[in-house]
Amino acid sequence: MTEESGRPRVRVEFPAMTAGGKAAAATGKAAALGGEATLGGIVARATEAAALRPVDGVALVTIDRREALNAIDRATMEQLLEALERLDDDPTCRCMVITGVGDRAFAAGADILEMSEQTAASIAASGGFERWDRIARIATPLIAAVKGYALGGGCELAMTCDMIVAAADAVFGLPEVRLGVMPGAGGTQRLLRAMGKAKAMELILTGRNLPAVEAEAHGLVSLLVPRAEVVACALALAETIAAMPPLAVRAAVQAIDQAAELPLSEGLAAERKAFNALFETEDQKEGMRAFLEKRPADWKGR
Ligand code: CO8
Repeated sequence: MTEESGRPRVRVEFPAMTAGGKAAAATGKAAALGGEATLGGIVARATEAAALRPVDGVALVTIDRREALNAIDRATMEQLLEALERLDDDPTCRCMVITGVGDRAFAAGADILEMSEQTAASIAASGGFERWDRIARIATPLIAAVKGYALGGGCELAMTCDMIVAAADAVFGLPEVRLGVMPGAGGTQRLLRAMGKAKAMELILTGRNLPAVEAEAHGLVSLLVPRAEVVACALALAETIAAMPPLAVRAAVQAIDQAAELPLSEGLAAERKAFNALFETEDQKEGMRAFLEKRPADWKGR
């Protein structure tokens, strides 16, 4: 495998849509930059400025290890985490899209070359699991835009996101047993919760590839779209979410995530607590007043 030098493995961009808005975005022209801009203090360079407008509040984070099908090595994971946490702390960033460079892979797993010499002790001491847990704690909504392979750790990363937008010809899978191990970044837990025990057992014990159409039919994927439109559709979805009141969105994400962890009675109690807390926000007053006054709401995030 050709090992890249010190080149960044993760890119953060402040994307733009075509001037026609969502409809134009859905034609696949949106994944370009709209001019030099900063988001979370990260400078995005323009590659195409004409007829584009920024997507308010949306960051596009791209894993860029094309030569290894975007396999996630330690440096990639560190850079990804750094970018996501930085954007998560930025109140102007209200939704993020994660994708992989090119059409062949979202990410073909954790880096097998790097893992091949690990021992139980070295992998436990590597901090790798903590990095995965920190990604799961990102409060800003995360959308995975999946083209090509999302295997092993790549599939686990997509499942750690709040939603998956996938190409109709994308391929998911947890093939770790074929390497003599098993999913280790949440795959056994999240696949079961997404698709149920029967499918999780079959997929993990055989390691077979799961076509996106089947993944969508079993509830893993939110939107299935043509490959050329994946990033544009994910950005359009992100734009819709970013235009919502952020405190309500974050509270809803947290409550939905808790549903997977808590007994129903505790989940309902947590939901009620979060619902009540939103009545202390300016956005609740504004949202309901705007409805009654038949005008768009002006969200403050307070
Ligand atoms: N790691 C490292 N390199 C990879 C990986 C990977 N996961 N996947 C692909 N590559 C490299 C290949 O080695 C190859 O490099 P080179 O050109 O230098 O030989 C290049 O990418 C292109 O790959 P292929 O030639 O194999 O491309 P194909 O189109 O023939 O095949 C596949 C594509 C089917 C995706 C194939 O590459 C493949 O099977 N990849 C491995 C998939 C896999 O098994 N993933 C699971 C890995 S284990 C894991 O993810 C555990 C996560 C738990 C982490 C917990 C940490 C704390």
